[in-house]
Amino acid sequence: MSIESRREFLRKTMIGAGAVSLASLAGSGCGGDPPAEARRPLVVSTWRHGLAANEAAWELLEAGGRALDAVEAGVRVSEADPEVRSVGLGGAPDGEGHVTLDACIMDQRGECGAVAFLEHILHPISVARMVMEKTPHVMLVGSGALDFALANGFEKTNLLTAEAEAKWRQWLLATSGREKTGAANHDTIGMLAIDEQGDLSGACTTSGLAYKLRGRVGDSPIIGAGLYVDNAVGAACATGRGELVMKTLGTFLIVELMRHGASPDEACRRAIGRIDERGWNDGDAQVGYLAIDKSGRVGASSLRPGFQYAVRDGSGDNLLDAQPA
Ligand code: SD4
Repeated sequence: MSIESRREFLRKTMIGAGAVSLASLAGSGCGGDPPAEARRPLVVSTWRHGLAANEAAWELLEAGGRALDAVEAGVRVSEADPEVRSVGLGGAPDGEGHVTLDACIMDQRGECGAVAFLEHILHPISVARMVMEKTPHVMLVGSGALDFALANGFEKTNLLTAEAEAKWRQWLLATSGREKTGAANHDTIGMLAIDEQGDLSGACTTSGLAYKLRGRVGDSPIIGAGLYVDNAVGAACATGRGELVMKTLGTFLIVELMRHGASPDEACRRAIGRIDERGWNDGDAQVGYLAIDKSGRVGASSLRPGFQYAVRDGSGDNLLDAQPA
């Protein structure tokens, strides 16, 4: 390295270090000062139902298990819960009454798998993991994803519960099926974990916006939109109006901001701010971001009040309110 380029390298490193400490000072609550020692294991997830999902993940993490196994096991709890209205079983259908699922998973090596527009399968997250582990691809969609799942031992399940069907029929009556923009249901689960070894993984799974146009896919299965993990830096997941997350590549942006020194809190706020800056905040839509960094700091932010997230570590579990940006 020449003296000139060494100087430039040192200058950039020092700017980076300065940014870390400033950002840390600016952080608040869980997103505040970096812990003296890395906080791990740790699992966080979106919304109140994240508490039960975190518990399943925690069992594995506490026993020394891998973050990848923990996030898969965790979000499977929400996928199987008919009370969770925009994930898996009991998820709201599209405008034509079909439950269509999107999911993705990403591990500490940056490997990832995803499924989109998948029907009839209770655990899309496990199909996504199989795409990652058994194919050279990242994403399978629609009937191809279903064929792949069935060929690999998954069984067809009716995911449209009587309650979800009744609500859909009410919506049909009220709107004559004309409102195809999707109702404001926000239950998507995004989960991020750090295991005892300090490795990060994440998962995200959803039935997407209620009564969406048939064939619509949101941010949740898109790597860099609904979920992103970089083992050297941190991880982020998203919930809410997927189109706004996709147009700003929200979780990739958050991880890149953390790479350049922002705390998780600050990075989430700035990614929400990006939606505002582009003029896409219509005052109605919600987007929530949740992030962790390598040392176990947690941050979150949302377009509007009401976004909650669940945190589980060795000291217990917590349900926290994200601060709107
Ligand atoms: C989507 N982001 O399909 C999902 C919806 C969601 O909580 O998050 N609901 O756009």
